[in-house]
Amino acid sequence: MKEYFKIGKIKYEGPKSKNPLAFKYYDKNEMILGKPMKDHLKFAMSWWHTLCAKGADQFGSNTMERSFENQDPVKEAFEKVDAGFEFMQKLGIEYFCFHDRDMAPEMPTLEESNRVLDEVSDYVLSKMKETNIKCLWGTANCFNHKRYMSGAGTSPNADAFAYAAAQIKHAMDITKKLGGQNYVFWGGREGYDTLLNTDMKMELDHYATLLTIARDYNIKSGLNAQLLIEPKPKEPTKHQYDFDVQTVLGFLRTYGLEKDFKMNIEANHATLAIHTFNHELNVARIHNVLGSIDANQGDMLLGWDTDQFPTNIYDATLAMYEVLLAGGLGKGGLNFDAKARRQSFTDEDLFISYIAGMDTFAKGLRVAAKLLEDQVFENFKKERYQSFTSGIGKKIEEKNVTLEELSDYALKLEQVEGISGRQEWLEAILNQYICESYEG
Ligand code: XLS
Ligand code: NI
Ligand code: NI
Repeated sequence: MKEYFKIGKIKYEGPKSKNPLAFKYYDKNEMILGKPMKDHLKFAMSWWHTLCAKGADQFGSNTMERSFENQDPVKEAFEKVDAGFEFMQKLGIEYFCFHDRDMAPEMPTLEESNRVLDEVSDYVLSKMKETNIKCLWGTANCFNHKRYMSGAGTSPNADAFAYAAAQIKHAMDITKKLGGQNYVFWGGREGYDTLLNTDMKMELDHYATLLTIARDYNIKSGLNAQLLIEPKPKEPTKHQYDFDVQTVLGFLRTYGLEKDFKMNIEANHATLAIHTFNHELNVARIHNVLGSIDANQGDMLLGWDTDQFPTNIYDATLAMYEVLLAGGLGKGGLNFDAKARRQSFTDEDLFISYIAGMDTFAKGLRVAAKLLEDQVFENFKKERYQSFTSGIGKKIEEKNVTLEELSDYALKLEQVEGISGRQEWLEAILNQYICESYEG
């Protein structure tokens, strides 16, 4: 069997290691809060960024040459399967995520596209059996082709809507074949660039129709995956309908779909919406819709979806803190929806990118677990909201008050005491936990 990457299996060497091709914090079987690290994190390889992205950006062409390239796109699709599985095995990654069109190329007709995807995914299935690697989620790419220039479910052209439905049906069938536990809907071009040409009400109704029939097919077909919507506020359209978690929740409730969908939360999409990553995770957690994560990070100075590999320990810690509070990711996982930088064009860079991302989240998990174990923030929060545990606060908490009663109560107050938020102190403690210097 051809070896695509001249790099060996990546091992855990600990935080003092200087080997760029070793894990410093990710020790997959180490137990954290009673569970091996790998089960907390459930890392997944993104087919598209890892096997298809070759460094092109809006201003320049490819910079990366891969040994699995082939003049014939169908042959290349098969080579990518071999390369992808070799890559995951070498990194000890147990899951992958795919779009229909990155697993197999778009062919001149839909029928041919379906057939080629059937063949390539059969081969993927055989590799899964051989390696025990699993499918975290599948999705359909209903945004790349020019037929989707005005969206898929929200296109003004009914034929584009139908074509997207066909693609989603088939991608769901493939996800079922591969035993995928989740199926993702990222809005793609579901949004608008100008209201001068847009009937927003009609577009939202149509989008809900597409999601409703997909939900029905999820049951009918026996896929029974956890369905996930991936919020994103902008890009490629100026205004994407799935702006953020809260907006999607409102949309789902409007159309009676709130019980059928959870969220796939992407770090870089959170920051595009001017939210922190942990804000989005928190909103999802408190509404019980935290499904899965697209782990990456943006560049705050560029302000577009740069999909960088996550290296920010601070953000990863706060993200894993939310995941732990949620009781874990369940069927979801941590998919690296991230690509190596254009100038990081070597195979070694690709490995190092994943190692850095996995180590960042592993370190984040370690710190978050310790913070939770010591109940640092939880105790502080309890204390901060203490006024709601007795007296008038308890009555408010129990929704057992009227405006008149509160007015009578307030009239008797001499003054309302402030409660220090102690933000700087909490942030300083967080720093100490990250540096492992806190002794509680
Ligand atoms: C694009 C999205 C995409 C989804 C899957 O911004 O992040 O990669 O995760 O279609
Ligand atoms: Ni994503
Ligand atoms: Ni993205």
